[in-house]
Amino acid sequence: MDLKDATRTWLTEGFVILPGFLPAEDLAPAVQELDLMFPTADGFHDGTDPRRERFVGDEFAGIDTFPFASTRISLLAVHQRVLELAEALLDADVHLYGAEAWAKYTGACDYDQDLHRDYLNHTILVPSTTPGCRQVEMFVFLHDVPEELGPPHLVSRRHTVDFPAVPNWLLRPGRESTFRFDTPADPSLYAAEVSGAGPAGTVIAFDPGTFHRGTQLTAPRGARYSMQLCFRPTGMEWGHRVGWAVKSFTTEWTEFVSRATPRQLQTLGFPPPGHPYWTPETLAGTALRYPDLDLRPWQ
Ligand SMILES: O=C(O)CCC(=O)C(=O)O
Repeated sequence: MDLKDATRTWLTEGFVILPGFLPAEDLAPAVQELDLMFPTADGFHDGTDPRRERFVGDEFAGIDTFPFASTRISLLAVHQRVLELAEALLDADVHLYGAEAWAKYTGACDYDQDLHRDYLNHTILVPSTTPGCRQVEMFVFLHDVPEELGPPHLVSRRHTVDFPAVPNWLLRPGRESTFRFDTPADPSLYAAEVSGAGPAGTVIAFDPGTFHRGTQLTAPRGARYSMQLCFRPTGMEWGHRVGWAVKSFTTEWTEFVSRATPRQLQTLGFPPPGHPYWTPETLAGTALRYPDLDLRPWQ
């Protein structure tokens, strides 16, 4: 599927599944560094990795936030193909407003979720379909994710286009809640789910207004490693999740900056070459802050 077809699908369905979108030769070196972040499947299930306890009992405890302990995985979050896709879908220059890597292990906890939209912690407003005001999230599979490894399931916006902003969680049959964002779902919505199962490098791009959910890992001794990336048009200030400066004193950030391209850094907020920010004074300061960054593009 080319980027035009992908955009058409994303606009009509609210998501597009791109199997094997990231080339295997770019994925492999990054995946080799996964052990810097997470236990292997054997390390978790044999109990030999001392980091395993973190993942037990809370599905969200398996999330690491950008910049990652593996710089190669940080660089994958702004891979050229990912940026081209984000720009095509949003038809804009883009800002990376969130990036997470997530490890899940069979039996560690309950990964089965109710259908929901993500907008409640991706914008301070509500999702919009106005050009220039959309956001896009991406699930990126770092290895093959068949059905038994709990791929996300998504529902076409054709089924949900008239749904109000609140409630937001559509509870599975039998589940009850008095929380104002929850409501029982029409079971036909669960029947309409599309599975995102796919090979390594698959990218699932979806709108924060698209209903979707995480599913259970059932493969014996299974592990699932994925990333979740979030983009908005540059300047769309009401869509956000984190501020990168909070972790910009870390070794991981400094290492990432030294190895990233100007375009990748621009996606995280560096002003482009030629911007008034770049003066002899700021260039000299930036050289001190990032001694291994080649500053020639900004000079
Ligand atoms: O990781 C997944 O497969 C989906 C998780 C999800 O939808 C969520 O936590 O909001």
